[in-house]
Order: sequence, then C-alpha cells, then structure tokens
Amino acid sequence: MEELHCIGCGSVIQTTDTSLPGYVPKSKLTEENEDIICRRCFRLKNYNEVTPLKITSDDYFNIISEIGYKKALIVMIIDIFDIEGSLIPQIPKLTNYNDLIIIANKTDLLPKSVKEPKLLHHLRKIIADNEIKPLDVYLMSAVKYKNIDLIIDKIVKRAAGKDIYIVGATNVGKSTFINTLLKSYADSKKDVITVSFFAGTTLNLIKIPFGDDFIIDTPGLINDNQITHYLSQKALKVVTPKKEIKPKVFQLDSNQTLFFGGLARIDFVKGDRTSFVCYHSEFIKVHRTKLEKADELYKNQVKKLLTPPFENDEDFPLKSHTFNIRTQNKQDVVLPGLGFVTVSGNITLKVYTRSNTTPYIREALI
Ligand SMILES: Nc1nc2c(ncn2[C@@H]2O[C@H](COP(=O)(O)OP(=O)(O)OP(=O)(O)O)[C@@H](O)[C@H]2O)c(=O)[nH]1
Ligand SMILES: [Mg+2]
Repeated sequence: MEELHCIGCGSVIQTTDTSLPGYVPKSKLTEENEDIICRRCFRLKNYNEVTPLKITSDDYFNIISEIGYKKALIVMIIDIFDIEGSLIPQIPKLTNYNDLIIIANKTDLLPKSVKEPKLLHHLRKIIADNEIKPLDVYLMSAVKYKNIDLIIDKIVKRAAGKDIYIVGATNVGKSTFINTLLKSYADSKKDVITVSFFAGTTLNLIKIPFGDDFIIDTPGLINDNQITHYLSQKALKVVTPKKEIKPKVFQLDSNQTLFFGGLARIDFVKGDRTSFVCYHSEFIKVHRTKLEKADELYKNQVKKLLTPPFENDEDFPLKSHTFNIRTQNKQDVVLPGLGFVTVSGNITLKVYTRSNTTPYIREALI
C-alpha cells in the first residue's frame, strides 16, 4: 500500500501507536483518504493543544540532506526577532550548494520606525559573517502579507522549473509562509498546513503541487539555546509577541538590576547612568530593583511577582554571563528567544538567562 502522509505535519499515517507521529484511529481512515490529518494536527488546529513530539537534530539533518541530491531552490526562513539563533549555517553544505534565498520573517513585530534598508544591511552582514552566500535576502511578514507578492515573484523566477524547499529553524514561520503563498498564488481558501507557536509543529517533508512543480515544507531544526525551549505552554504563550513591539525604556544607574519576569535578569555592574531599551513581549513583567536586593527579591518573588515562569511551572534555573562593553556604538544584549535590550556606553553587565542558554552581545539591530 502507498504511504499516506498527514497534510498538516507531513508524518507518515499509522494506526497503531498513539504516542508516535501520524497516529489516526483506524475508524477514521476512509476509502479515499484524501487530505488526511493526524490526531496531533487535528488537536492543534481545533483546540490549540499540543501533543509533544519532536524530531532529533540527527533526524533533521537526515531529512534535509536528501535535498542535496536534487536540483532545487532552497528558501531559508529566519526570525527577524532572533536572527543569529535561527540562521542555520550548515544549510548550504547540507543542500549541496543549491541556489539559496534567505527571508527574514515576522517584521510586523518590529517597531514601525525601523528602517528597512538599515535592517537589510545588518542582516546581510550577519549572513556574510556566517559564510552563507544567498542569491537574495528579503524581509517579510507572512501573517501580514508584507512583501509577499515581491517574494513569490522572485522565488518563481529563481526556481525556473525546480522544486522549492522551505527550510529553517523551528517556529520561524515556514508553514505559515507556505499557507500564505498558497492563498495568494494558488487560490487556496484555507490554511492547509498546521502552524502553531509550539516549536516542532511540522514533522516531515510536506510536498505541495505548485504550478508544474512542488513547494516542499520541511520540519524545523530545534534550537535549544533559546530560552523559549524550556518554557511551559502557558509561559510560551505569554512570551511570544503577537503585535508590534513597543520598546520599554529604563534609565538605570550602576548597581541596579532589571528582571524580565523570572526568565532573565540584567545587573548593571559598572558604568555611567544610561538607558536600557527593552524589546520583548508586552506580557513579560519587567521589574527594576537595587542590585543588593536582587537575589533576595528573586528568591521570594519568582513565580509570584516575577512571572513567567508561573506557579506550577518547573524550576527555571538562571546562570550568569559577564559582558564588558567597550564601544561607543549602541549594542544589543540578546536574550535568545525572548528579545533584546539595547544599551550604550562603557559598561559592565552581568546577564542571567536560563542555564544551558547563552546570551550574547551584537551591534544594535535598531
Ligand atoms: N508575528 C508574526 N508571527 C508569525 C509570522 N509568521 C509566522 N508566525 C507565527 O510563528 C509561529 C510559528 O509558525 P509556523 O508556521 O508553525 O512555523 P514553522 O517554521 O513552520 O515551525 P515548525 O513547523 O515548528 O518548524 C506561529 O505562532 C505563527 O503564527 C509573521 O509573519 N509574524
Ligand atoms: Mg512548520
């Protein structure tokens, strides 16, 4: 019998093990079996309820390296909100240096004041630093249809009869982009592929006819340096920004501390009074305190005043990294997966994030 695949996540359909991808109760299989959807996708789409199933990075690289045997156009989607964390430097080699386009998605989350040319310049620099040489780089919002027509036009031209593979880290919006593309180009009325804010929604290749060729959705590479990787569903909902981010500005003196819920903390250890411009979900509560009181506050208030994490969430141990910033240019302290804080001046910071994740400093994005 030919293998059936879930149209939502790409898993091979099976009727025996509820804990594995692609499970469908036997009774739900019909004669035609067209557009079949697995139980996990059904629940995600209808109840926003996730059954945790993840592919390993070995699985990921095996699935993606298949593309290396084909003549294809590769479109790597990255998250403008976490550029460094969502860029996968191995993609060109894995896909045997097939033509590559890079698209930075979710620009709707950035403040409207952000200038596109500056952002593109910054983006190209990060891409070049990672020794990736794409044919084109674009900015996009897949949910707000920003630049969609332009991008589709370019992709179709570049593909010139080859299949198009949409690749990238988990949660960058690969499946959303394909749904948007099918709606605006192929007259699809509904979202075909399952999308969600949980990392690891798509589990296998999903091949969709597109003109005379195919557009292929792929699973994402899981990035466990992201703070979000360690969050409960409830906390994840809170920290995922949904609309344009309005930065919060704090003027701090040295020996003051900022808490981002109980998820991250920045101690201003040394330097002249300066501003901390914070870009993250509006639902993360930022709390300012004196450095000498910070440990005590954290001990007493984590999961209470300092949320997320929430009361019933697992413990969320923080680990610190010290940064001596010695440049006059504005810098971003990146809290991977949560957002970033723009600072300037000669300052020393102690930055706490979830253990197993590493914050870092980069030239200011904005
Ligand atoms: N703000 C914003 N959110 C977006 C955009 N595109 C996708 N998202 C959201 O990002 C989350 C992930 O989207 P998916 O399309 O499932 O991402 P994916 O890359 O297919 O993820 P995996 O299948 O897990 O690898 C969802 O909550 C989407 O609504 C966008 O342009 N702007
Ligand atoms: Mg997906």
